[in-house]
Amino acid sequence: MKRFVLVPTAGAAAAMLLAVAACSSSGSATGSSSASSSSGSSSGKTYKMSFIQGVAGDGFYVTMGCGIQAEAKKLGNVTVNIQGPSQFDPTLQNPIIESVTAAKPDAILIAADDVSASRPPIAAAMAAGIKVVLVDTTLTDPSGAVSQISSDNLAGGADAFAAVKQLVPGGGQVLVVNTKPGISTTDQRTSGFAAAAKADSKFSYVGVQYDNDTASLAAQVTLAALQKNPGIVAIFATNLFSAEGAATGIRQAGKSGKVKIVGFDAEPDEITALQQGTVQALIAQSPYTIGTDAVEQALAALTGKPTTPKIGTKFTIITNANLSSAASQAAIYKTSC
Ligand code: T6T
Repeated sequence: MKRFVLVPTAGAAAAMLLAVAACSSSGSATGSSSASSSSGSSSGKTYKMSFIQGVAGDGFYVTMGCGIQAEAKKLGNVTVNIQGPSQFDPTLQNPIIESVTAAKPDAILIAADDVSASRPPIAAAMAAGIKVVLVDTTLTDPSGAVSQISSDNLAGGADAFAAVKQLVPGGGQVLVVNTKPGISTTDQRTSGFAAAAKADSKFSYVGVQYDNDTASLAAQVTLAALQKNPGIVAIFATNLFSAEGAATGIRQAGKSGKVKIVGFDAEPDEITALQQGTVQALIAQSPYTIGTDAVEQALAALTGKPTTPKIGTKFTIITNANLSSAASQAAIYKTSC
């Protein structure tokens, strides 16, 4: 069973703000869990997996952890341990990768914090015989990984620009509020958005401001950018904290609803911002499905079954107009499983 990308591409701009199919479930906090029962394995062998989040306490990874735990429970022969760094930072995540590797799980499912700096400890885990599945983020050199499972982030950035075009058909200046360089996902979203914006003569791309994956800094850089460039008509916020912070920055600038925000992810606070009119569209990912697929891929590798090198998961575009639909509701990230 494999799902491939179901992404509303920029070419489908006219249909941009319509919801596509959703897939979501409940979420969980960082911690560890064991799961058993259900279908089980005929050999009786059990497998230990560790999920290392990009950052702890992020609804996207919480929801992914729920998918991982649910799949492990369904399989019955997999136990899962979940942990993550307190910030999206390879200097904090790498020691976790090393200590998890020392504990010798059968598989590691990991959202690497940096395209380059995360490679050495991940390569060491692979060299120790641990199966590695890259979830969400990837590496410049992903060789040796069983599978890479993520949204199509480049297309997601282009889709965000298509949404901006619908919101501001007359054009104007557009800004990106991004996390920090070196995170594959958010860098790709920025590239997809920037390329699409630069190709449209009605729009002027004023560049990217970084927020270190914190809502507080996102608010500050947004406010400063709006003061410096009063012609900004829309902002693309590349992830959850960026969107939350950009919404605050726009409120502080007194431009709520006037400057549009298209954000990535669908954490409850982002939904509130959507309802309040500070954010106009959210590109929700499918973290739960990334989690279930990751366990499947790891188990396939451990049991000598075929694996899928790359799996793309779908987006759901959420707006106020479709928020009450079943697809949108199912796509909202959860804070606990
Ligand atoms: O957008 C997700 C994830 O895809 C990205 O790699 C980092 O930020 C999030 O976790 C949301 O905060």
